[in-house]
Amino acid sequence: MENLINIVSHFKTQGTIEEIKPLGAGLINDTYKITTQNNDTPDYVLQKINHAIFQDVDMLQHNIEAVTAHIRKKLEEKGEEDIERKVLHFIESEDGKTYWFDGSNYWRMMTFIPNAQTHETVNPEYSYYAGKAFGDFQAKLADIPVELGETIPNFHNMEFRLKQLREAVAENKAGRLNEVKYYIDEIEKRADEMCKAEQLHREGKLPKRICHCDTKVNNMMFDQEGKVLCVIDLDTVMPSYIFSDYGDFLRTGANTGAEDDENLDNVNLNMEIFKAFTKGYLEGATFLTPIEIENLPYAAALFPYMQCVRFLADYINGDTYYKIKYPEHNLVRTKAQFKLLQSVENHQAEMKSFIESNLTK
Ligand code: GN1
Ligand code: MG
Repeated sequence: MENLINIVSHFKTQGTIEEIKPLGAGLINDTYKITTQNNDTPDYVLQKINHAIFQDVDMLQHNIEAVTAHIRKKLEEKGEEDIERKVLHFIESEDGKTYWFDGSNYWRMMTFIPNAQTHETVNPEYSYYAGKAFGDFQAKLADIPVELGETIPNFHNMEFRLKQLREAVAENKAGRLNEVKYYIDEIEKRADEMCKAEQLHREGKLPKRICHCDTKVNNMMFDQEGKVLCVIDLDTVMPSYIFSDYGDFLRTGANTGAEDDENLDNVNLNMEIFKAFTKGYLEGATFLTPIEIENLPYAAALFPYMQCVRFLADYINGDTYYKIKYPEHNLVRTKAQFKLLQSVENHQAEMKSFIESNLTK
């Protein structure tokens, strides 16, 4: 606590700190809410950046500054009201950057958006708004004038994620291989088909665009009426296939269970959420090519698959990447993502026909 107060003192904030407490459910960074004493000074969010994962913090913050500046400009041009609640605002540190290095850790601060909330689950109406918001986010960033770096190289590259899993299997560092054989086999069966995006890209048929790359349902802020205010958690905004944002939202938002549900009967694809989100996304992302649209059902399968591969690799490696709450956590997550993948696979035809009928309307 003392330490956190000290960190805050290196940023150009207003007001006096009243309270600091942990915020959110992210698996990577540590996040705190800083409440200030008076109502006329803003509250803040303080984050310790996980720089084992985001190794180039300067590039990371440069990306985020470019993205927020560009979105702010677009909102201003449109004459939007209440812009402070619609785009993140980072606070300058005493050395004029949007982060502070304390000698061992990197920190950043942003203004806390008042009267807004995040949700771990959403109804179809909210999903429709979420679809529009993520489509619109990609559309707004289509003409960003700066080149963004890959804050995590090969982040959503399926071939690379499979390579990491295979390396983990070969090393078997934590001696857990025997108990996960079934999942390795199931993953390998689907490997070629799941690397379709990389294949299409190599053939020049699939572009990379600026994507959010972490469109978990809890990475957007909603107002009291359920309308989306803004998209948060911008660390992974980088060039990727649009499948990233479409697929990762459905992975979390359209799962009838939790990402780490121990009861696999809870885990299924919710088609009502799928339909509402897809409708919103197709309205927001006005730039999509036929190949991108045609492969949206593939994207819906790709993300539970990729997450299954990533959780499993971390489990085999002895839990070095994701925060865990108990020793089997990454295995439980793997199983839940695999169950979701199977459910998505069973709905492929239905998804395809919904998308087709939506386009001809
Ligand atoms: C991580 O930061 P958070 O918890 O929103 C991860 C995502 C995964 C997600 C799984 C940088 O996101 O890629 O999909 O966990 N972020 C990073 O819940 O690896
Ligand atoms: Mg998050």
